[in-house]
Amino acid sequence: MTIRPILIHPDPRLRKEAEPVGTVDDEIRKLGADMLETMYDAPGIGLAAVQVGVMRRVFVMDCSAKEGTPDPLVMVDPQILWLSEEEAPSEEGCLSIPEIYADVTRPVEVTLRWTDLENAVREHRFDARAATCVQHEMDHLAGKLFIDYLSPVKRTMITSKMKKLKKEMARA
Ligand code: K1U
Ligand code: ZN
Repeated sequence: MTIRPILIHPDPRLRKEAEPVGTVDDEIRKLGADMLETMYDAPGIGLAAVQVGVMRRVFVMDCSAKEGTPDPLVMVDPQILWLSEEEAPSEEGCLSIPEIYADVTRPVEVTLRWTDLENAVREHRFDARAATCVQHEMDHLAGKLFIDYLSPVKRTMITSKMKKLKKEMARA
């Protein structure tokens, strides 16, 4: 397994829509394994393929509540089937926008359908932090970032900060 570099905002690849996968093959299985390794290393609770520069509809997540009991999931061609009417704010971060956290209001439950690594179609209803993470990752696959839910002033400030960070990282 390989830890892949994570794209940092602003990057045009983070603003593009990902392409469907169709049938899962060994290349997608390797991508899923690398993405989980990259997510755990970061560390994070989710990661979309577009964040490692692969424009395919794949994301990984592990929102296991108990420490020491990992629950890794690789979602291929995910589709939201249902969103709860009830919404609530919760704090989000993004591995492509390091060290920035903000409250985003979203539906509190979501039902997702996806293809797993054995090409089986699966469905599950997620709640709490997992529901937030699923919606955050689905946004990545559509080229959307959590800062798009903030005011234009906040978004501009965060983008300037990230441009500065990227310059510093390039110098190091
Ligand atoms: O997609 C990403 O950028 C990953 C992101 C997912 C996410 C976090 C919070 C709410 C919604 C979606 C992250 O994992 S940011 C890092 C993070 O939340 C975290 C890191 C270490 C321990 C626990 C959480
Ligand atoms: Zn993110």
